[in-house]
Amino acid sequence: VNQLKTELYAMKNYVDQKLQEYLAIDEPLLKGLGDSINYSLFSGGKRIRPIFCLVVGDIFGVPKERLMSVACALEMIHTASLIMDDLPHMDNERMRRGKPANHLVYGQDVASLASVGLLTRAYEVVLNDPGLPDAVKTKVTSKLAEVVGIEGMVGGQYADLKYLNSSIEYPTLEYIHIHKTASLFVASGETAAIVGGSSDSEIDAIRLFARNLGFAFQISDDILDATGDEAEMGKPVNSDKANFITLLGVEKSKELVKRYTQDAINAVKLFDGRNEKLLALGQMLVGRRS
Ligand code: GRG
Repeated sequence: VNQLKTELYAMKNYVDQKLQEYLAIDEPLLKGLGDSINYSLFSGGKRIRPIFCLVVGDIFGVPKERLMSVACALEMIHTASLIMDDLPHMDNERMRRGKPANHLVYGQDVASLASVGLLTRAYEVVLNDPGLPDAVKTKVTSKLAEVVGIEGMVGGQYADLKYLNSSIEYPTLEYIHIHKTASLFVASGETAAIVGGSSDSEIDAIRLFARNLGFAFQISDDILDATGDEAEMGKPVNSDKANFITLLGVEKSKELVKRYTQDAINAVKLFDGRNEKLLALGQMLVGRRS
């Protein structure tokens, strides 16, 4: 476990370093925009999606260097979505990772531009990566667009804004979280598999793993929200929004986390012998405390 932690930590550092390179903004007139972007990009994100991408790449023998643009693009999309999600006309959150939300520091105008700017740079870094063949870039960017767009995170967020209230039913809640959260996990695994040139059945297995794990991750996020420690979480706990806990209670939600984690594990049996890191990462994600 310690060796795995060291390895994941090294991946995180590598991602941080590359993100800095990809987001170096030299134009003096854009200093405020750059500051806003960097504020959210380097404020303690766990880098789960890029790390997951690199770990899946490992299964297919893809060297980390080759996946860097894709891994960083995933984190840029994630950060863009957090900035937007926190805005007053969306989730109206004041705190993120123990610090004031981006718009409270830089203003809603700048925060919105930071979000769209990051989202755009995500596609840019993949498309400009000299290490990836054009056919791979097309598949990767098309996958990213699919999971971010109308039938992905945008749709999930829409359903969240419009239907996440106390009379929500389980299938709607499931739709929201599959699209808002699990879809970027799916993209993180699938893009790595695409770069690794894997077969359709291998991609299907990774998709199933990521979807189930992403879903379990969201439920455990809700459990932490309801029961977690405010200092560890970096935001107030016990929000009054409907979620898995308000709908099913803590015990049933915990059971669901177990069930979806098990489904995730079962999905990647075909990689037996080279999936240890993937399984360990999965356990870490659903067992986390912040
Ligand atoms: C892509 C710009 C853009 C918009 C899409 C706003 C929006 C539409 C979607 C919101 C999606 C969202 C905020 C999902 C929540 C996902 C989630 C569980 C976040 C917490 O993830 P962690 O724990 O966060 O990985 P850290 O802080 O570690 O980065």
